[in-house]
Amino acid sequence: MMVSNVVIAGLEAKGIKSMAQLTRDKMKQGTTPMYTINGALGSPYSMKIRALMRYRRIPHLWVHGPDSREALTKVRAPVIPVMEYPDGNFHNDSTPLIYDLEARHAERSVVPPDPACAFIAHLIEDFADEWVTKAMFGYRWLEEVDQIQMSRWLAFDAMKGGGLQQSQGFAEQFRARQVGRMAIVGCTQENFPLIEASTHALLDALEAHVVDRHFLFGTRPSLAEFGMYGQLSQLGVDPTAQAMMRKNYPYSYRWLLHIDDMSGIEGEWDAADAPFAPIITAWLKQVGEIYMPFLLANAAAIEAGKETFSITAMGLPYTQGVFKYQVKCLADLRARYAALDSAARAKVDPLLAEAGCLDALLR
Ligand SMILES: N[C@@H](CCC(=O)N[C@@H](CS)C(=O)NCC(=O)O)C(=O)O
Repeated sequence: MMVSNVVIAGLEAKGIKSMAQLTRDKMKQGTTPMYTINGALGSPYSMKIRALMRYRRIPHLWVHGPDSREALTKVRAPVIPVMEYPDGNFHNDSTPLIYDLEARHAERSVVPPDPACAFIAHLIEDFADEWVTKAMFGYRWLEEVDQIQMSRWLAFDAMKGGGLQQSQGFAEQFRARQVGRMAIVGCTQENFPLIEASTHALLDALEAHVVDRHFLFGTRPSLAEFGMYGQLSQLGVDPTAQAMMRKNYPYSYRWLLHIDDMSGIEGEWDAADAPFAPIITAWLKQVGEIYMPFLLANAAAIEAGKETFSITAMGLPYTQGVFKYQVKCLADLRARYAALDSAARAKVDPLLAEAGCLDALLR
């Protein structure tokens, strides 16, 4: 049944639940306990969690855009995706969410059973969430062609009708807001050469890898693939980045569509003595060269009471305002490393040392 926005707004104004809400409530009354992902197609972290839920075969609803606005009021940091659990509680922040789901559902885990692989998978996921996201944001909002297309599509996604004129007004507002945040997240013209060089290095390694095998630690995905997929899923849509991927990384581009829905994958983890795939070395080299110096400089600047920090990586400059959240990321990485036993350390240390990641983890 078609129900116009005006009708829904009218019902909501009278305190009557919207059709979307009623439909959701009805589905939740079914026999299967249901999660609700409140997210958006243009949100890398939402795509990450949706792909994870599909792979894990955890029953869920996908609630997109304005229908999810209410969920944002139920969490401390108002960022999507927001997951409503079957018990009616709301949680967000994709990394803790992934681990919480691990604790609740044993089947089809995304954490490799080998602690050494589990650590590397976490490190790559964290790198994707915190660094590769700058590629996502930069490709989307730096150039006019991307700003225009993506603000219009994101407005279209959010409104799902309501007329082109209104949608374009919303698009313009959203574009101005996002472009105004470029400097805060380090996506400036001055920083973009490093972000771009790093993206190309990541994709070079992915392109070489995916033609041999789809996953990093076996024939099933880990949290690392989901983290990387989330960010790259957006590069596969936005005009400039999509053209770049199609032209130079056609198989990585195609890979994204596979990762989006792996509900039918039945794979195995690699044996504990299997060597790491070359892509792991290549990606960790990026972590050692860029992400670790980035985390250390951010933490040192915060400790010194400074507002910005700078690094040079791959011979290119990078400057950004400090971020408290990333101090937590560094502490978490160190805690996870410290918790490894001697066998796991013997396996990861040579790799981490060669990639330039080890020192930062030991401090
Ligand atoms: N660390 C969070 C990050 C989530 C995040 O930054 N979400 C973005 C959209 S992809 C957001 O909601 N931003 C808020 C805004 O744009 O106001 C996670 O892993 O879920």
